[in-house]
Amino acid sequence: MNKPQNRVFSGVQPTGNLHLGNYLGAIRNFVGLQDTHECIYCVVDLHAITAWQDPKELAANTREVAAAYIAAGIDPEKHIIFNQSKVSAHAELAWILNCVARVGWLSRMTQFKDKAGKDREAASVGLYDYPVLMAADILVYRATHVPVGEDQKQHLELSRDIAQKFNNDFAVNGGADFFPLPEPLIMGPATRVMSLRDGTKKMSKSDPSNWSRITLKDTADDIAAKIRKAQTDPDPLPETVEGLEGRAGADNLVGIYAALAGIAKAEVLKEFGGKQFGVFKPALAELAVARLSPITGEMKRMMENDQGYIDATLEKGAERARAIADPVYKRVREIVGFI
Ligand code: AQP
Repeated sequence: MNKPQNRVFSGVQPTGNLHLGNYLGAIRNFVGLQDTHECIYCVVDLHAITAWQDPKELAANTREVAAAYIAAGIDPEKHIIFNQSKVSAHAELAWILNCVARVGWLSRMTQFKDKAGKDREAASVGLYDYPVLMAADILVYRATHVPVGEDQKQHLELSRDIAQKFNNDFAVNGGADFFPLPEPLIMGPATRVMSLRDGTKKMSKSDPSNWSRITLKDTADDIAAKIRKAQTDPDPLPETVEGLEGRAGADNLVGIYAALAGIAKAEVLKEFGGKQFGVFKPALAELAVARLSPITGEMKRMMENDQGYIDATLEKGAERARAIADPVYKRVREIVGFI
């Protein structure tokens, strides 16, 4: 079985409130990899249900992430867009990898600790096992590269550990080197976009405050209002990147500007260093609207008028995904000794 050299896999959960962090930390980077890699982009609905989802909303949110992929510029003819639950090999491989991964490894995952919070006993088993399913998502395509935001780095390291242990455990039956160790691609100046309300907290879908995030459904007015209200401090912007230290809110906005403009933070400060937020925030709002509104407009159009196209794209993508995943899973069955 040939080993792919340049295969990208990544996904986004259809849990609603798709935001600027998901766009800058993940989706925009997905778009940029299309010329150099074979890309597989998934709407990870199996991951979404690790916390209860309203079934009707789950369906709508699944279409919405697919629409975001397409509107952002992923070409579903050249690459693959599909939703995870349509390809059963993800869940089947996850079971085998559950038997490879160690409880001690999963117990160290900080995302589970954060999401389960104080009432860990009440968290779903799926939430605990999430990183093993994520390893299966990647390995079932023998993907070599995984573009993610910084928050997923630990899960990626776990995927590598699981791949390595599988290869070692089953070296006796042709498994040595079977899975490539996937490389994380954590790219650009916005690998961790922070909440607009609290520059020390990650921008996230589940933050109860809608003011904490810019979503891909926001209008130009929403975006401008949220940036205007974003947490900052009374000082003008510094002249250098070092001057952003200890100023989380300012650092976050400068990082967002840099990512949207496609320049380094230092260049943003060359233009805005010494200026007040009263000057910087309207410039940031204008840039954000210019970059996001073509995408949000196209998403809206697809969601209102073209759901048939979204569904057909996911179906066709799943067929193509199965054509890659099923033979890999078949080989895994042989390596493990299933008849
Ligand atoms: N704030 C962020 N900055 C940069 N990248 C981010 N990502 C998420 N938040 C940020 C990246 O987006 C991709 C998809 O994320 P996900 O949908 O799988 O789930 P998540 O990381 O759990 O997203 P949220 O918004 O943070 O949801 P909740 O509130 O449920 O925790 C990933 O590549 C992720 O790194």
